[in-house]
Amino acid sequence: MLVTLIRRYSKPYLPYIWAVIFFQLASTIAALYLPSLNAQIIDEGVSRGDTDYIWRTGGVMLVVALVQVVTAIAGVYFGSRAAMAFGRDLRRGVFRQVTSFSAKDVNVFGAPTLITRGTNDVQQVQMLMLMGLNFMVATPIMCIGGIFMALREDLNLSWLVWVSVPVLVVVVGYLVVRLMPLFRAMQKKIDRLNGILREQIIGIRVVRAFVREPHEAERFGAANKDLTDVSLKIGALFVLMFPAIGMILHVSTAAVLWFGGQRVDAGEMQVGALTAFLQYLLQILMAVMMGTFMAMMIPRASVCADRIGEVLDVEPSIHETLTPVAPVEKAGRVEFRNVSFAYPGAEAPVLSDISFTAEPGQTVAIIGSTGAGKTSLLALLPRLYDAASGEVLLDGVPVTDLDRSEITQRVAMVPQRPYLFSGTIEHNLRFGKPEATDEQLWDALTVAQAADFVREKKNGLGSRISQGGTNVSGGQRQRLCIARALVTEPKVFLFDDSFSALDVATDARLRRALKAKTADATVIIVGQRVSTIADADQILVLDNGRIVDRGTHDELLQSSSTYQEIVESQLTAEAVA
Ligand code: DCP
Ligand code: MG
Repeated sequence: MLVTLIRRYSKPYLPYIWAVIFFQLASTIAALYLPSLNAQIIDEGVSRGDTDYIWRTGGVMLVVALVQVVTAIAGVYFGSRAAMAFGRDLRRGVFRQVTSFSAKDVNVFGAPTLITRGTNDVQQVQMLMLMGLNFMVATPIMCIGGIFMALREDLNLSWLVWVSVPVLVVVVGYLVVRLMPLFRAMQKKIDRLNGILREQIIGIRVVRAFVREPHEAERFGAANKDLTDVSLKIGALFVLMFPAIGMILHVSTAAVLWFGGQRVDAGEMQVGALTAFLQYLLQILMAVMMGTFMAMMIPRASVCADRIGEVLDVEPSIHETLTPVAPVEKAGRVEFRNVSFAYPGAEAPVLSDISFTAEPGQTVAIIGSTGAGKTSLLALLPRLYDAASGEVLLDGVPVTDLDRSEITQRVAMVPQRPYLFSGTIEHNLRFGKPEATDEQLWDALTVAQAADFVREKKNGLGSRISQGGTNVSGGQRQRLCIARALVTEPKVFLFDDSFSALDVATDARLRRALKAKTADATVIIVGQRVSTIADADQILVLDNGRIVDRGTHDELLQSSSTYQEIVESQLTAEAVA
């Protein structure tokens, strides 16, 4: 998966990558050339007292050093650009994919992991890409070139290379192998800590209400301690890592000086060659170290790449039709024909054999006990889910054959759990229709009985709404969501229990204003209160996913025992209250 992702998403940046390869090649070769020039100055120039030679070679050395610096900078520049652009595109890919998910697809993963995959996991792969571009080319060349150059300086000391490199590989490799599982464990512990924290923040009121703070603090403390323990283990290994590497470097240096010094003494080797050999050995060891670090990043990034790939590979379960049918009329007629539906993974259907028609200008109400399937029924029209069998038709065309925009233009839904986005009231109201005028917004607010409280706010339409709309009351949020639906002037309104948080008087006023506003529209109302739905043209009584009775309020009072029960229970409740 890692390779596939990198191949797919780095394609547009191939020119950058070629530039990186070119510049790194140049800078590595220059870096390899420098110690040998240095040796020449010492051995040819200084020993013979040839000032001219020193100046000339020194000049060359200066130029080579300049080339090395400039090309190294250029390499890192292009490498960073390519890696960051790669990460951006990958993130965008994940985001686009997730926005095309249906409610079902999101449920398969869960929101938190989708967030982690779109951010942290992408970052890990991006990091590998960055390190890879910066070191992948330089490291092997440095290593092999370094060995070659070192041997050129002195063959007799070559055994020092053959000893120190494997020792370094073994030591660093051992530490990396010990570190890997710890890193993986750490990732999991971070996930867990995030999960607990998220849950506690969201559920803070419940935690307070049930005085569960000590218990929750304990739960968090345990996860926190877990993470600390792993981090400490990692820290302990790192504490070992740097002295161990330093030790190998210093022992190698001492060995080169010791054995090389003897050869210099014996006149078998020149001082310049000795220093050059030492520099090459250090370059080689550095390269080996970088290579090992790189190798360590690959497994981690590849786990992340797999997780990203899982998201990207999902075939969105709601397919857009490739041959959309253009409806002849756009009146907003809704029809359900023998519709059945089950949630993915559930054995029993939530809806069975639902048939009804809602004509433009009509109000159809759905009533039924909690869990009866009312919300699920509404979700089928805007295609949040698709029916398992039967047909959902909009103006005579199955919704599966309609272009998505055809549906969203004509159907507006006020969800049971009203949701507002962070931003201003204005920005939320214009969500479905950005070009709406202020007048239209106020009009919608007036109908939704929300104009008064918006007007009372200091900034009016410009007042801030926090994420989810948590800084307004439940009833205010509901009314703003109703206004948001009104602004789009749809042909079909779906109200899912949208009046539940309103007091009876506001509810009645709102519905009266709505009636005038939505005279030509098809309205489907899910309601719990009989008073909310009593004046509907048709009432469907839903029980266990089936329509058990249908008719007007008066008809149902006569014929439906389920409806009578509901009415009675509410009358008793009112009497008690
Ligand atoms: N259900 C499910 N998966 C979901 C949503 C619901 O399995 N993502 C199940 C739980 C219920 C059934 O479907 O048993 C019907 O759920 P609805 O939300 O459609 O029920 P209502 O809207 O009628 O209930 P309420 O009045 O509480 O809103
Ligand atoms: Mg519901």
